[in-house]
Amino acid sequence: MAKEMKRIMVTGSVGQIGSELTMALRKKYGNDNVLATGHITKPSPALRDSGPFEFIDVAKRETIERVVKKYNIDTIYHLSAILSAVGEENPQLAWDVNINGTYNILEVALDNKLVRIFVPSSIAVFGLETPRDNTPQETILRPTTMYGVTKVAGELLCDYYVKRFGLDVRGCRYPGIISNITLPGGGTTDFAVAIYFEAVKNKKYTCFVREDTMLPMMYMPDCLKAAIDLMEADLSRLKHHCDFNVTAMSFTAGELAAEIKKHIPEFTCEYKPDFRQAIADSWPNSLDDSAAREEWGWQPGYDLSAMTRDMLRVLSKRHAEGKLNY
Ligand code: AKB
Repeated sequence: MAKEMKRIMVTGSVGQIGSELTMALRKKYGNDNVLATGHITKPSPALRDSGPFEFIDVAKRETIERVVKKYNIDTIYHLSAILSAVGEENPQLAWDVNINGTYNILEVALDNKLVRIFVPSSIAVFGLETPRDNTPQETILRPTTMYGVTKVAGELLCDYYVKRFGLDVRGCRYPGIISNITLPGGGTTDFAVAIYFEAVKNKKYTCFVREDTMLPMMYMPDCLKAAIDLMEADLSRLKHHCDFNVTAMSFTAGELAAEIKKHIPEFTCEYKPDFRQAIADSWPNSLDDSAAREEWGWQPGYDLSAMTRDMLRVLSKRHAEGKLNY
């Protein structure tokens, strides 16, 4: 009989993806069955009041083990990570959280016989030598950022635990994630989130990458769907484990601004590239995610126009109620 996931822990649950994934998992598996964890930042009232919450430090193995035992955890969605821009400002911290944190999660999972682990990767695994258009599943991984280095090592480490120890670890390479609940913390693709908030609030935005910068992106509902669908996929169908390319759309910063302008005609965007431009320039324009489509039925639901309609609807409503705080 297939092993079942019943007691789930989410690391990084106060972050951009974690805050929404925790709520989605609680809805699906029951509030009490999903433990949210964080390091320093306090949980939002929604997260805190809907189910259990504990502080842990993924770089300290004993803090993970304590809550895994206390809550009888059998499944982990390991979302704590230092992203690309912050990782360039503090490479040592990125190594500690992303490498030691992932290693500790895998070791605790192995020792406590956990059923399944999700460890997301990123388009940051690619680099300047990688083909940029329709980037293949199997390709050159020579990133130029510490974040990318930790994500390549993380993919290899997770695959090692699958092959060497039979631990069921799964992960996908997320593109930039666009969402409207928790802001992303310190990534290069953050401009594609901030632009919506500024468009609604101030009708103008200064973008930190050039107008012609193209990147693969995804709206949060698809990001959650990717994590849950991959975790629920039949293991016997998976030829890959921890490195699936996944994408939903690709656009330039200028195309994104133009899409917003269709809804807010007075919106203006100027471009003042900073150090994040070089990071964006080292990442793909678009991804080939056919392995994810074939092996676990990956299928995104949102393109640029559907996402923009939804983002502006949600943010405009919140702004009208005086609740667009960020
Ligand atoms: C970042 O920009 O660092 C992240 C990512 C693409 O992994 N959003």
